[in-house]
Amino acid sequence: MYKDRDRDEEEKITYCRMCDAGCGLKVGLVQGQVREIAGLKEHPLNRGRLCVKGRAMRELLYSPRRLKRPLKRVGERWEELPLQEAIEEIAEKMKRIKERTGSRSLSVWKGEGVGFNQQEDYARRFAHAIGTPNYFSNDTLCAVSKKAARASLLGTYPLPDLENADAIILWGTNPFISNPMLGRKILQAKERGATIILIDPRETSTAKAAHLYLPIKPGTDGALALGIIKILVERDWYDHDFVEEYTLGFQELVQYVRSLDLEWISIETGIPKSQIERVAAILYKRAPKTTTMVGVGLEHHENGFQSTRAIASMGVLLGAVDGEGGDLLPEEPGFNRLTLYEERPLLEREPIGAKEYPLLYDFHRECHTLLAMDAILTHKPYPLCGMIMTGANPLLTNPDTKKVRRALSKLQLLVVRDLFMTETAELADYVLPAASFLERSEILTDLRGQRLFLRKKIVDSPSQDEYQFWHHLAHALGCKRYFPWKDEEEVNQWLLEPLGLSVEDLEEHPQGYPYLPRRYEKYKEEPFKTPSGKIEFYSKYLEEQSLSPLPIYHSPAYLSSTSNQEYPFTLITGARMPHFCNSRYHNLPSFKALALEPLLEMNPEDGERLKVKSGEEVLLTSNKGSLRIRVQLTRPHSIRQGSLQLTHGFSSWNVNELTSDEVVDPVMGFPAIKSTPVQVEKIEH
Ligand SMILES: Nc1nc2c(c(=O)[nH]1)N[C@H]1C(S)=C(S)[C@@H](COP(=O)(O)OP(=O)(O)OC[C@H]3O[C@@H](n4cnc5c(=O)[nH]c(N)nc54)[C@H](O)[C@@H]3O)O[C@H]1N2
Ligand SMILES: Nc1nc2c(c(=O)[nH]1)N[C@H]1C(S)=C(S)[C@@H](COP(=O)(O)OP(=O)(O)OC[C@H]3O[C@@H](n4cnc5c(=O)[nH]c(N)nc54)[C@H](O)[C@@H]3O)O[C@H]1N2
Ligand code: SF4
Ligand SMILES: [Mo]
Repeated sequence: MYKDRDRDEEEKITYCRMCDAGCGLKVGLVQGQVREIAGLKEHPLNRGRLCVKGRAMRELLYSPRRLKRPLKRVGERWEELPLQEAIEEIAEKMKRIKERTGSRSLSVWKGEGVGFNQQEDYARRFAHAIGTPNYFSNDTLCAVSKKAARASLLGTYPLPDLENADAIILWGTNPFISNPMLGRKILQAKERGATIILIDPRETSTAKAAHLYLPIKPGTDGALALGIIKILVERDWYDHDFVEEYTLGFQELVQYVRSLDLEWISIETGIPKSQIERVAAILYKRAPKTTTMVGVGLEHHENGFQSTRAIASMGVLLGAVDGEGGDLLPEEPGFNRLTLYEERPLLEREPIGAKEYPLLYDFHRECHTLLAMDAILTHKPYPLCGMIMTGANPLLTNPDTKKVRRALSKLQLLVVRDLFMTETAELADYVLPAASFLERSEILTDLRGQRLFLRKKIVDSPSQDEYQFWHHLAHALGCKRYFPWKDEEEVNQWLLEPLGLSVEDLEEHPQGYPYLPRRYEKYKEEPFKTPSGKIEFYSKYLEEQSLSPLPIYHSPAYLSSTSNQEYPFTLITGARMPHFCNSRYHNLPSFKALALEPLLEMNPEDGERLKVKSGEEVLLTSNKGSLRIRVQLTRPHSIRQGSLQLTHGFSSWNVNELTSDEVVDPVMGFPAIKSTPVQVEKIEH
């Protein structure tokens, strides 16, 4: 750290969290105020760069719209009140709910806005400390389905080795927007000769980097993956030794793919047979240095779990597991654990969703946000009456906004912690101001679990950070013993204890403390972390939960003709835009000045049939509601005919008014929000 005492200037190093990528940052401060922000050159991910969101973080930090004081709803008005009073009142109301309907009627909800790891674990710890198993989060819409699918096969979920792969498939992901620093790594891979394949119903900006682009029908990826597997097996293009030594259920998988017809797969997916064969041939030629990056484009469908399992099975056949250039299995550094699942599992108190989605609970200890809505509204399986929410805005981000509004409004107690007054906070009984990522400190790891970072507190905040808040409320509720640490610094130190490291060690390594060396092919020394210790093409665990043990493909409901009559179009929702992160940053002045509107992406031939031009308004209707929206006709092949796309997170054009929680993946309960059946009508002026 550099410091000029005379001018009171300082330079500090930390990590961005305008999105979850965690780019390295150099922050210049004058008299304790952030003046300059630059990317950290030494950081392995961003190498000195910042994206448009990262460059706007001063606007977030110093926004005049930030919440400053706790607010309490009094009738139709908000009243300010001192923090201590707010916490005492909240604690009192929680105690009353507990007396009436039991502690499991209370719950905690952590959103994407506040982050993961430590921030998530505080919330989980608090829930169990006060005696409720009901921890909810954005993870019932994000990443956990794809992680669990791959972990059900391999024991842990793999990450793509972009630096060393000779072929990279980008499947249902658009990293050029959603993680631009990884987008650069993909371009670099291309420059060194790797073949890039993109599979997406939309020709996204990532397509520029792709050698081969497959415009798949939404929700049919499982069929495509099984088609590739069929070719690999039937042409004998798979790694016999690897399959024999390390896998279970290969014969069952072969028997299943033999029963599928490539012509049918081609019709189902909309991808010509020759293209499917071409992908298989590229993979065979490049194996085992082939890897796949999967995104939310797969998860937001009713068959997302099994599609991802089929895709991961394809990688296993190629022998691309945990070797250089393949699908790498991450490690765990072995921190002290903040969560209380071992000390206080609370299973007898029936975590909401654990019965319906056992894998979701077993794998991630995640209760289901969609079922939370039902529990609030119907009191089944028991009443859910109180909720403390932090860093989430489900009124814009969960499906079926009307239902979310009805449910959250029915709670006896809703407390929302946020930086700003949000659509969800408007429904709360108490709104508490939160500290931003620059005003708190936490320990981070890279995705592979090998490098450790210290995200430092850069400026002081008048608002509580997450730890202070949970600590304060736990003390007010008499659960002091679960939050013994004075502040985050003490927590950080405690987390690191088993590793024999101190926060200072991390501070000295801004590019990440190299805690674990990169190890390839760990399976040669230790079993896979599946129940059998082998890779499970056929999962007995899934079978025991009455789920399909093989990656069986089910055609998505929207493809069947009955629903097509009324709602003939398929709406993909939530493609990422560069300036925002879900519902975040729409209120930052420089982004507001751009007056960005979400536009309904439409194929020009559909536009011609409907007689709409770019810029004209249409009425978009689903079985949940209607939305007026401006159309953007794409280039001829940039979106499939019959498919539309509208991004999420805008309050004036909230696409989740149209999405539904009725069609869900049977394994993980993820809703099919990327294949919402809709009707489009031109609005005549
Ligand atoms: N700028 C920005 N960055 C973000 C975010 C943001 O809002 N803005 N959000 C962050 C979050 S929370 C997440 S989870 C990540 C998500 O990051 P990604 O997973 O990369 O998400 P998207 O960029 O929306 O890309 C998903 C792609 O899947 C495609 N798709 C839709 N349906 C299907 C399908 O059936 N099959 C296939 N093959 N593709 C399909 C969509 O057209 C879209 O291009 O991004 C993170 N980064
Ligand atoms: N239709 C449709 N809906 C989707 C998606 C989609 O693709 N399509 N994507 C889904 C996905 S993948 C995700 S992850 C969810 C995300 O949805 P949410 O979990 O709701 O997260 P965000 O909208 O990113 O941010 C929520 C809030 O966090 C606040 N916040 C920011 N920083 C902090 C902080 O440091 N502390 C606190 N306490 N609050 C903070 C922000 O002001 C914001 O109001 O949306 C999902 N919704
Ligand atoms: S990609 Fe952008 S927003 Fe995300 S961490 Fe990096 S600079 Fe920040
Ligand atoms: Mo997400």
